[in-house]
Amino acid sequence: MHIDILTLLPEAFTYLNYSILQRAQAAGLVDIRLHHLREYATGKHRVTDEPPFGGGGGMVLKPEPIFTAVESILDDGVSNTSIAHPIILMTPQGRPFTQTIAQELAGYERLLLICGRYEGVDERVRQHLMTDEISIGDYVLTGGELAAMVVVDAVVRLLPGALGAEGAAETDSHATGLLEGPHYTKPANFRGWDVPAVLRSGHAGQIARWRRQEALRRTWERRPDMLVTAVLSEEDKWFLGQLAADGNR
Ligand code: 6GU
Repeated sequence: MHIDILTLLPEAFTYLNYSILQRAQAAGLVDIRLHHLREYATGKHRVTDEPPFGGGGGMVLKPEPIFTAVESILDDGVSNTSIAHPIILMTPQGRPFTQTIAQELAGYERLLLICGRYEGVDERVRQHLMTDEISIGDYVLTGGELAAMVVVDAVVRLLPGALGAEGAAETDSHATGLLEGPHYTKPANFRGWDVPAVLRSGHAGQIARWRRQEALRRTWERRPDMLVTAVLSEEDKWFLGQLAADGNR
């Protein structure tokens, strides 16, 4: 996969050089390239933003540098120009990012993320250049950089081979439509607190059943909204019925 990021703050992206994201790049699973928007601005001062027409304060990113940058980046010979690659504006007005959107984006061969700053971007950029707009939640950040890193992290870890333990992404919280239940590791007794006996029983069937039930319990306690869309077996529904009957939320 190839990911281009257009930003006024490429220095902020050092996070991508660590851990799983670093390994995925070293292994050739993903090629992430940062592009400085200022380099596509013209004139002595390479101006990228201006006050809005009509007044109102704040600054707005100008259309010309963004159009020039996107056209130049997509024409770099790295990929087929006749394919419509997603061109995604990071903005609090975008569609709310979810695990489902991460899975959707992980299916593309190339993504281009544009990080907004200031009050936003000239509307003609949204209307005539972007194919998508994504927000990472209902709060306002200073710029789209942190949001772009969130999206890149969530997408890259889904690429086949990105995670060490095979299948780990499939059992993640959210991937299954449920939150994950509790995890334990050594020691079996820590300060008098025991690991649940079933996890040490060696009985694979009972362990799988316990994990499923704890995932259901945690989702029921913390995110009951997710149970509306989760895929549930008859046994799952029976277990949730028991929880509701016990009334211990
Ligand atoms: Cl993508 N950008 C900004 N500036 N703020 C945000 C956001 C994005 N998502 C949530 N808040």
